[in-house]
Amino acid sequence: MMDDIAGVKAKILGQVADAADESALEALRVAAVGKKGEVSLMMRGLGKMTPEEKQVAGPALNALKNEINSALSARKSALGNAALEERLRAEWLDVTQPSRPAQNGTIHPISQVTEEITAIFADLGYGVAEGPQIENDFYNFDALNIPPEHPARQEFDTFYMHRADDTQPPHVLRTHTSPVQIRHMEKHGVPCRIIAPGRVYRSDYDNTHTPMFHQVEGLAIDTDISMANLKWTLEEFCRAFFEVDNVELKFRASHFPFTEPSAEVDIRCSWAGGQLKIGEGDDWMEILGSGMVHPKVLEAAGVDASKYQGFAFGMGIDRLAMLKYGIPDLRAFFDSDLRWLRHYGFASLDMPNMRGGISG
Ligand code: 2U9
Repeated sequence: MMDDIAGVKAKILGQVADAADESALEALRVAAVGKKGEVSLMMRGLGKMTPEEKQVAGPALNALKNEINSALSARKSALGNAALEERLRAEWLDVTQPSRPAQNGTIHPISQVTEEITAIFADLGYGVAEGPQIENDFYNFDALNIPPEHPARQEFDTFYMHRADDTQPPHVLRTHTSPVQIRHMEKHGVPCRIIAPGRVYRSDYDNTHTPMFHQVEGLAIDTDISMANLKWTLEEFCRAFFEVDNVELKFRASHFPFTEPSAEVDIRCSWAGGQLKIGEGDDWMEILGSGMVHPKVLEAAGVDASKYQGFAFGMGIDRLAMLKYGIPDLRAFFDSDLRWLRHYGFASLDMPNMRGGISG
């Protein structure tokens, strides 16, 4: 009997040491110390032994069972450690490695220019406000001093959306980002200095118009703001955006329902040799619209117009991107042509800021 025990012990411990993985170990456990396992069957044989034999074989079999169990758990944790070591080795990353020079994606010029404008106005103390692209009549028109019978409603080529409940006022795709600024004043009050960049929609499509385009509007409201502050702000912006020291702006009287007085702003430029140069030459090019916010607009947003006033301006981001980066065709912006994107796109890690140079 004792010889049997020694033989079984040598055999099973050898198999445990050789087990390649946890499932092999489990099979060994069942075959050795499971209910019908080899050692369990030997223990059952104790009943047929004489008391003297039992005295020797009983403790020996118990010791065997314990030894097998501890060999199994030792092997199990060794296998677990080895698996962990292997994972650590396989999943190891050198986080100090520089990023790969070859980049597949590029930043779209519209995103780039939006970031540039945001960085310039952030430097002047402006925050960024956002709002819904699906608006209602009140925020897109009424609050901006464009009542239902106003001719400007037709000029906007608005996309109207049907509503399931047609007793409700219609939804519109916002025709400008101005509603964002109404909502901002309603929610946060004044004084405020914000820009609102984003997508806007007008039902218009030709060489110079796409039904979706991008605008950025600015709004500064306080108790002591004048047209002089507007002029300085826009000059400062143009200097930074076009990266020229001498910019010259011309304020031309105009009319918008939401500003009074209103001005369209032209910038001095030259087109000599078909190449645009900002700040020199004898040409003038319109780049934005602006004015002092109409008191009715302030009141519609819940602002006391006897105490507060301020300026607003708006410009087309797509057109600014075309001018700055020499992009000839507006519609190509939205074609998703990979060759175009590689040519006009920007490196994804060069974010514009006022220290590193605005266009990277
Ligand atoms: C509020 C009050 C007034 C924003 C303004 C313009 C003038 C303007 C055009 C430029 C090119 C639109 O994309 S474009 O066609 N915008 O001329 N926008 S003043 O006036 C506001 C905005 C918000 C509360």
